[in-house]
Amino acid sequence: MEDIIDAIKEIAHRIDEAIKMEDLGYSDSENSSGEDQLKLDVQSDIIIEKVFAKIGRVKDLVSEEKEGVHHLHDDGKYTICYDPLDGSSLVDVNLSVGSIFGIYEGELRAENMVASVYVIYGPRIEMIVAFRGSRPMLYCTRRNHFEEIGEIVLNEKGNQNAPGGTQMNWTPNHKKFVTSLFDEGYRLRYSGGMVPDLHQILLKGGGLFSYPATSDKPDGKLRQLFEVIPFALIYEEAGGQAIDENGNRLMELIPSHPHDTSPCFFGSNYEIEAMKKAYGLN
Ligand code: P6P
Repeated sequence: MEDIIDAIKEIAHRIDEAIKMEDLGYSDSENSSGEDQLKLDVQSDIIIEKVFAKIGRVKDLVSEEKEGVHHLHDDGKYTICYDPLDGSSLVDVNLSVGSIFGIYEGELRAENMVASVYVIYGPRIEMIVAFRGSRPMLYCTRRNHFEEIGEIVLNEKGNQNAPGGTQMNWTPNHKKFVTSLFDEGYRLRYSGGMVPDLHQILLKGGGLFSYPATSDKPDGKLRQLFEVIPFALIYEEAGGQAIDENGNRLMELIPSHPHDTSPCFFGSNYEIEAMKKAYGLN
């Protein structure tokens, strides 16, 4: 897997350079979810395809930015599902964004994801790598090189609350639950970028990120293969939990279509247990 992780480090440097140097305008195309594509979205996707084309063990690529499977190597072993530049619309207000990679072996379902990686493009480039059965590892760039910093472990209870979605579209029960956390003294930490919002909870000791089923997005907004399952592995291996609105582990998801979404709750144990109680799940 080192060849794939090294490739992601190369991708990270090249996308970071594109963010800093290239045009921030919109392209004249849409992605598979019907969202307008920034030129950066398209460029990031091209960078990722070109770099992984050099890695023989990568069989196929599936991108959030387009339909279908991009075949690379007949004797490849892994399929990499990725969101090339998640939260890209935040670049023009100079907020952090990220790239998310799920590395699958076999059918594209959570149980077949062997590793997940995300890169965050902020004041520095940072990266988290997670393999099944071991703690996620944090890497930071210093003088343009990635240095291993250490394992990430979530506290049993945190104080960060990242409530996603449009509040007027939440269910009354979800609004009551989110408010109850604020009434306990939780701090609102939400930028609208999944990668920095989940990264902050991981590094600041814990809390809850939620993107529930809403009246405008009854199946949630975040994509299972490219966003939800990769972060579910990271949160579970960091000692937390990652579930849907029915209390099912997101690491048990079986997407029926590559662009399927899911309501999702990622967090420390205390907050997830509080969510289960608020949702009548335990
Ligand atoms: P909302 C960015 O567009 C994104 O896909 C995720 O990065 C982020 O968590 C979510 O959407 C934010 O959605 O509806 O809260 O603005």
